[in-house]
Amino acid sequence: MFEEAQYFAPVTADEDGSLKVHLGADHPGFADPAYRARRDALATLANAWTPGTPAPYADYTAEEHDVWRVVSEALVTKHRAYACREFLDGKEALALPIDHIPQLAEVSEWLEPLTGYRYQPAAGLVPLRDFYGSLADKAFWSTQYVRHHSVPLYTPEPDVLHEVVGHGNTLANPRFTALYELAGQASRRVESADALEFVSKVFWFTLEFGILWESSELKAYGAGILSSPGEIEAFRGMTIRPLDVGEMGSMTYDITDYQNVLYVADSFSQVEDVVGTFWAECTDDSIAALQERHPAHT
Ligand code: TIH
Ligand code: FE2
Repeated sequence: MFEEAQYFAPVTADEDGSLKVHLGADHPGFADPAYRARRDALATLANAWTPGTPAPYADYTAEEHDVWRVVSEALVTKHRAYACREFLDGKEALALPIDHIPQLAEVSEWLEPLTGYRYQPAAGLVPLRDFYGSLADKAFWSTQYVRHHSVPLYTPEPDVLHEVVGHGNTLANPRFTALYELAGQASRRVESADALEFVSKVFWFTLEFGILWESSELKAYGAGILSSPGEIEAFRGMTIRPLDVGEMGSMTYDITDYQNVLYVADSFSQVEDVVGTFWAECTDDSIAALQERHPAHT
């Protein structure tokens, strides 16, 4: 969602309170008036949400349900082949529908007994502090709109498929949510914008785009890989570097394409040890010290 600050279409409010989403000219939905109307309507819906209440009901169209089905069906075998065990366990426990888009309120109800996480609807960009901070309260800010039907296999723009299929299946597993909570606590502990960005980049290269070894096979545990039927086929061919918090936090990345540099852990336990411990202990000072040893990386 909103960790992906760079790719959020700007949202503005009209005098009547309805929201307008400003898609760029290169967005696949730019020249599709029906799609643009849906984006505006779903942003307006999210904007009217009151904190502490369930996410509002989105009346998805048949075409939107279709996009969900196409992506979910494509991911059935791809997850079996390339998702790590902890994700597959979460997926089995959450048992998301394949043929229609579930409501964020329903997904929250299903997550409640598993890990206690719940979804909060976002109309557009949520500031980094809010997005990450909420993770410490077991709340996940989420978009509600659906990617354009012309690009089901990959979108640079986080949509409900990414939030619910990518993140939701991880939010169903307590080993994952322990990590999300630690990231949230770290984001509240650090004070400088620079340190917060460092925390968010470690999140990017792990909970969004992390990969790991499992029985001598490369598997994905990052939600960004696991929500894209295109990228999940490509990650094994990327430049793969050993897990290194200092390097991940100093790296730059391009959100508009498949990630070409990925960091691999030896196991899920190593993610917990190395990344979990980093988030559990990091401060502005410890991050500044890491940055000194890792000048901005590409
Ligand atoms: N690329 C992902 C997808 O197609 O599902 C969505 C995103 C993940 C992270 C940033 S955008
Ligand atoms: Fe995400």
